[in-house]
Amino acid sequence: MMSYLDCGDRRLSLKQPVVMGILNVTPDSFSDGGELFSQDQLSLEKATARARAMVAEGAAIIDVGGESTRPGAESITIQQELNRVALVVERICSELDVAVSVDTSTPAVMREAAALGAHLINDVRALHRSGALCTAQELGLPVSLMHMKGEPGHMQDDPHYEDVVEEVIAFLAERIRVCQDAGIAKEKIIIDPGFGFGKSLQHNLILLNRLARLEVLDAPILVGLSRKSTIGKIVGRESHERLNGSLSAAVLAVSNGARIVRVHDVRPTVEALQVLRAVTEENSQDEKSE
Ligand code: 9MG
Repeated sequence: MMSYLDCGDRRLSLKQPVVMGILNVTPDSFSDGGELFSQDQLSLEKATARARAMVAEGAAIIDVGGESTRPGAESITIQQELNRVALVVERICSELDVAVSVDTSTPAVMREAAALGAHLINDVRALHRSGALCTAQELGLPVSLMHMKGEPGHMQDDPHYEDVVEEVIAFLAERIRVCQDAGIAKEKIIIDPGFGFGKSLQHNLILLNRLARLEVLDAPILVGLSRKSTIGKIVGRESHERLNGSLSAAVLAVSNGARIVRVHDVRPTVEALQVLRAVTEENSQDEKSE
């Protein structure tokens, strides 16, 4: 597997795991919805300031999303999604030294974001929407393919698997094959098991425990667990009180092979991963001297 991603005019090193900071430009995301809105209007200033702060805290990627995937979220038109995402992507790309990913399943949004400078596509629907596959191929940007069982509205209605890890791997292997057949280079593909997307608490725990199995697919692994209900169910906390649990999950994910962690709380995650790195490097020094 390559230790970097070529993202248009940037090269993103994955030699060390990196933090992707979440910038939800939606009024209704599950944990931070509406934070960047003033009187129902998205504030470009607030969004840019939030991105700037995440970059200062050590985010290597800012993930800009305009459509909530929370179960029960209102569906929006392509124009609404474009209105939310375009100016923010343009502003961050021109003002900040960071890779920008666009969290979208909509081909028109992928195109517009790429034209404005976006570096990656983060698609929770793994390029299933009509036109998404050829758009991603034409744009030539790295793309994150996520596993989801069902659609956001109903995905948490009693999800069932015989073997969640093997089924996620089979799904991602098939999407990689479809992407390659469409002309997307393997080096451009990131994979994501989709924590919380059509999975029970137990499914998420099994996946986190056995995340390293996904290395068989030979692609960088992206993981998003930050503030999710899996953490809430374990620690019994509301979404804004899930920092400690989210940090444990990020450290476990990276220990088990994740190269990109998608989080709300950038600085604490960067520091938690610094501790993990120090311990891991000390271990390998130890092994060399034995
Ligand atoms: C947009 N979004 C929400 N949760 C996510 C996750 O777990 N992974 C990725 N790639 N995107 C996510």
